[in-house]
Parts: sequence; C-alpha cells; structure tokens
Amino acid sequence: MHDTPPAGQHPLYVTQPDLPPLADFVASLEQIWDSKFLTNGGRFHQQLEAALCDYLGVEHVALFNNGTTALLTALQALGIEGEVITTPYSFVATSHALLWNRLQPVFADIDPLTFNLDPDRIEAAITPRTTAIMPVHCYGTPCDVERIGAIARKHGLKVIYDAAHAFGVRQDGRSILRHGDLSVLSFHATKVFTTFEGGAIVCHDAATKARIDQLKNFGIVDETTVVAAGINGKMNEVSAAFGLLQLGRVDAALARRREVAARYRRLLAGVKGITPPAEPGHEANHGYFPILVGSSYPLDRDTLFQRLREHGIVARRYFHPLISAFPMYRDLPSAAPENLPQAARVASQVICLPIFPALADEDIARIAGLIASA
Ligand code: T4K
Repeated sequence: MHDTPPAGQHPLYVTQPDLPPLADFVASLEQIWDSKFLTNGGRFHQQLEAALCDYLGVEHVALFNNGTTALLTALQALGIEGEVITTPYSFVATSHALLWNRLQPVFADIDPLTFNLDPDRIEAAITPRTTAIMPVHCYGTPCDVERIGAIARKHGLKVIYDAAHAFGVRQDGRSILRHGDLSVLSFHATKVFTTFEGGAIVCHDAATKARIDQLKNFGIVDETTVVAAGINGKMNEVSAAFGLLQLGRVDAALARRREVAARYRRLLAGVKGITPPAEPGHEANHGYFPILVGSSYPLDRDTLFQRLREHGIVARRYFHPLISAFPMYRDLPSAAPENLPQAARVASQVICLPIFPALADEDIARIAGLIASA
C-alpha cells in the first residue's frame, strides 16, 4: 500500500521484522500441511498461548488475528458502555475500537515526559457516563499504572490497557501486562514480536478467558449453542507457528534493540534541540526510538523528516496527526486543541527513528550524523 521497498534499493525503514531462518518456517509449514489443520484453535495456537503465558509471566493469553479485533473484543468482553477516557496520542486503532463499539472516546491530555495519559487529566475527564479508561503504554513506556488503578477503583471504572507496544516490558521485575482488567497486544509485522498479523488479550482469570474465547469465535459455545454476537478474531495456525519461532529469538532481538537505542543515545547526546527518549526506568523493549525536534534545532521537524527521507531513511512521525484531529473525532468536545496542549506539542515535534535488530552500527552512525550535522 505504501513504503513498499523499490526494487534494488534498501531504504532504512522505521522498523523491520526479525525473521527466523526460512527453513525453520518451512518445517513448521510441513507440519501444518500434514495435519491439514489450518485454524480454529489448532495445535500451534494452543502451544503459542501456553508459551506466551510462560514468557510474559501472565495467567491467560487469548490469541487474535490482529490487535484491533483484540481491542474490539476486549471492550465487548467487559460490556463497556457510554464514555471511555483515552489518549489522542496513539495509533488510530485505539479510538477506532471505541467507535466500532458505539462508545464515545473522551480524549485527555498526556504527560509530556512519558507521552502517556496524565492521571490528573483522566480524573478531570470523568462524567456520570464514564465506564472505562483505555490508556496506551505508548512506545512501550509503562503508564502510571498505580494512579490509574486507584482512579478506576475510586470511580468504579474498568481499565483496558492498549499494550500494543508493550510486549516483554517489565517493571519491578514483573510484566506490565498484569495491570488493568485487560491488556491488549499487537503482533503486527512492525512490532517487537510478530506473527505477521496478530494480537492477544491478556486477562487474569479463567472465566474471562472463556468469555473472550467465545467472543473471538462468533460467540459459539458448542455445535448447537451460540451465546453472544461474537466476531471472527481467531489466529490461524501459520501465524501461531511463526510466533513460536519468533519467541525463540525474541530475547536476542530485545538485546540488540537495547544496543541500538544505547548507541543512538550516545551519538545524539548534546545535539542542540534534539531530545532523545528518557533513559527507561523499567525493562524496556525498545520497539520505538522517538526523538523530539525542538525550536533550538536549526531545522523544523518536517524539514528534518524530509531530509532523512532524501537519504533513504524512512523515519515516521508516530503519532502525528493526533487521533483527535481526524475527521471522525475532531468535533468531539474533548478533541479541542486547547484540551490537549501537551499531546499537540509532542505530535508536532516527534520523529521515530529506525530501530530494529538488523540495523547496522554504520547505519545508526549515518542517521545520527545526518541529524547532528544539520
Ligand atoms: N494500538 C496501538 C497503540 C498500535 O500502535 C496499533 C498498531 C494497534 C493498536 C493495532 O494493532 P494491529 O491491529 O495493527 O495489530 C503500523 C502498523 O500497521 C500498526 O500495526 C502499528 N500499530 C502502527 C504504529 O504502525 P503503518 O500504517 O505505519 O504501517 P506501515 O505499513 O507504514 O509500516 C511501517 C514501516 O514498517 C514501513 O515503513 C516499512 C516497515 N515494514 C512494514 C511492514 C508491513 C516492514 O519492514 N515490513 C512489513 O511487513 O502502521
């Protein structure tokens, strides 16, 4: 659709999946061919759910065909109604999942340091119609989960974390996914851990997992019983088998991402007007490397972005424009720019630099050099 690599050229994209050896994938495909079981909770699907519970350190994982259907289903599983407080600084799927469920997004501003929902602004946005909060661990940086949890308990609200960026993120030695009522992961090709397309809901009890499993399979309980208007959100066997191969590589991929981030930080330290992401105070996954281009930098953000493109560096302005600026949201009262000053400032300054395990040290130096020499 876009950003497809031109033949013979190798641009440096913002991300690139870390692929297992093709022969390993072919071996998995042979098993699928032999079994003739392609989807609907087959062997690889079951193995991947168990392996992810183990790896992530969580109780229950329900696999999905992508993160967006997982978000849609998470909202259905908890019976969310009315208004949901969320962030304007995210990928559109976060708010689209609310609209698809006929829920009203209420945008609250972000914390300028973490780029995540500011708990003070959440509390100020609560009305009698509010039933839930849907924060995003943006770029994998943990939200202020303690304060969000306290606000939710005080006001009787559900919390669904959009954890699309937060695979493998840990805080105080434990998974960030254990917070909230549900957390939703994305395993899209651009993510730290991928199953081509894919996603998951993490939940804390067997009854909720059973409900989610029904909802992702048309609401079917058995051959003659359908209990809800569910969707088809199932992950297929090819994706699940690929996920198992990925899982075996993910620790090495995370380690290389950490090195890439550290190298960028060293090379960009002291470049006037450029703010690299804060040193993480948690076990990060380095899925993104967002820099802010401030007014003391010689070029404006979009000129630098263009200059990088001219050199074959396909960085991205995640998340500009804000979700609240898109036509289906901008007339909401909470979408008014004066309600979201921090999000607007960050969106006007951000560039996410290429970061992926195969990014070579020379390329990191070339990207940082271009930025430093403007
Ligand atoms: N919530 C949040 C917070 C999210 O960020 C996302 C997805 C979701 C929910 C929804 O989850 P999913 O339903 O997608 O599972 C990409 C991804 O498509 C999207 O998954 C992701 N967030 C978003 C932040 O980024 P685009 O439109 O920027 O993708 P695209 O095709 O421009 O790809 C970006 C770069 O990655 C390209 O320059 C090239 C490279 N690339 C891409 C693909 C598809 C590859 O190297 N290989 C590939 O296969 O949205």
